[in-house]
Amino acid sequence: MSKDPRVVKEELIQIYPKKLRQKRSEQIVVTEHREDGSVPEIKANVRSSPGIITQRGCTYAGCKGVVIGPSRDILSIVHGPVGCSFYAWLTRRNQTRPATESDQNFITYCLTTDMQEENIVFGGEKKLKAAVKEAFALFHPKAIAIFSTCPVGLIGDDVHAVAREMKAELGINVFGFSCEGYRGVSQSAGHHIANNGVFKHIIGNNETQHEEKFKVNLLGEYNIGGDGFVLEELLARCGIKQIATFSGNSTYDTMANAHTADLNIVMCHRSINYVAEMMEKRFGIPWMKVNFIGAHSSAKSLRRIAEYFEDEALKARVEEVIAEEMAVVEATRSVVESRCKGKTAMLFVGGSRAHHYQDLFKDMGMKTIAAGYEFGHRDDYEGRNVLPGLKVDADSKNIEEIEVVPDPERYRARRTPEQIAKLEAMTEMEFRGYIGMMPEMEKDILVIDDLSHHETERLLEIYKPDIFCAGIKEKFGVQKMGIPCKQLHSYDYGGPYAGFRGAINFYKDIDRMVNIKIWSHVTPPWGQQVKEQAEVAAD
Ligand code: CFM
Repeated sequence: MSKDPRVVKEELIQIYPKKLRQKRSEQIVVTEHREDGSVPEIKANVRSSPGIITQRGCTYAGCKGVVIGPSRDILSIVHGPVGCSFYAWLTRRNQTRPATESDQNFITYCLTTDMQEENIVFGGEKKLKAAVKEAFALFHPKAIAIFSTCPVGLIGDDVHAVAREMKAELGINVFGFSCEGYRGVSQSAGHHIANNGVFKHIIGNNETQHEEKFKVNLLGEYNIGGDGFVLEELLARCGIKQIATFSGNSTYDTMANAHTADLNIVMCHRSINYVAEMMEKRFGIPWMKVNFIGAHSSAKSLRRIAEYFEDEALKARVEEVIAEEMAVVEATRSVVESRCKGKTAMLFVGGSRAHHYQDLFKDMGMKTIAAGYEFGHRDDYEGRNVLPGLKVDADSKNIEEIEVVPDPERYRARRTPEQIAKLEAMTEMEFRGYIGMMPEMEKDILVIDDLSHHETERLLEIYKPDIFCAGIKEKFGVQKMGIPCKQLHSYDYGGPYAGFRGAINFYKDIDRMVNIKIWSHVTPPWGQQVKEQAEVAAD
């Protein structure tokens, strides 16, 4: 079978009925390097077709699980049947570390209203109120967040009215999310709904002022496998004060205080760009995209932050830290590279990681031969410059767009438009920008949105990559084909992988996985069947 990506693309979709084939053909593109710098258009953020076996999750998962869940003193109550809470308990490795042993920590609790048939028929608001009161009496959290699951939207329980009533009665912040699983095409809709809630109900509620000179918020970092810990330490070593992280290792108070920072740095563009945009409009805080996945990318991101603050001492300190870290990284990287150079990887993860992790593989001399997002949007593939041309469809209309105006008292433009323009002209820095995944990839590589199970199997058979990166749903199917699968959602049991120290962990883990001989001894189930049939025929 030809490995030409254009031929493979046709091969992947030829099994589908005509209409689906047409749709998938727009969701699969081959990268090009065009003279005008543009990249091919990809269809993304559209509904998955029934029966296709998608990797995606739901809107509730994006809101509760991804954005709000990691905060350690906002108690989450899932309003819905108990099954919706199965994945709400310890399934995402967003770590947290209370400052002292007596600090509050609710991250591992999953409370649910456990709706029954009676509540579906007669309404569940009473039960929800009772649950909020019970949770408050038991734990006295800083805040309580209520998440709506599918039946809540169908029967019309008003979680927001309950939240308002409970807020008045209990005297703590209580807020609800209309994040029913069906509300958008994927968890991406849940990110947007969560961003709106964070902005409306949390940011700006804590006026603590900080004396430090360089104050940032880190957005879109969820502390999976301890990534956030590494970055907190790295920024602190450079002398950069991190006011809030959204939302790895965060507390209600830190997020409420985020408006006092002078710069927002964005790791995962997909899940949190809305907060960055809204904070700039209301408070005057510029945002820039960074990537701390990969040693070179981490160095570049630190330099950009230092450039922004235009402070010579900070720039010098950042260079010192980079030099120290790079020396340590290089010792492992060069050894690993000698064993991994030229090996191939495929990356199919939710959003940003399918882009970011290509940098780590590049550090090791490995080549990405196919990549895609489960739920990224066109801007995550092609760059934010496509945003003005994006059409609003029924699904995107479904999610509230908050109208944001400058805060009459607290708006303070941290940089003038002239300063921003000067910084952009002088450095590689771009504010409010994200270049997207495709422009940074080599040409003639398959980029596939919302990869299906059938396409996964064909891709593996045709290209036989040295490693496939995805999640738990894919892992064992992939490994039965004799190809190691690295979970890039949970990191399996590994990590941290962010920053310089994290890069070293990643190099070692991948080196082990791609160079171990065990995979060549795996006979896939269908291979076994063929062998048995041959034996029966011979008898
Ligand atoms: Fe952002 Fe994430 Fe990702 Fe994401 Fe996720 Fe995740 Fe992910 Mo799993 S916020 S888009 S919704 S980087 S949980 S920490 S690994 S799919 S690629």
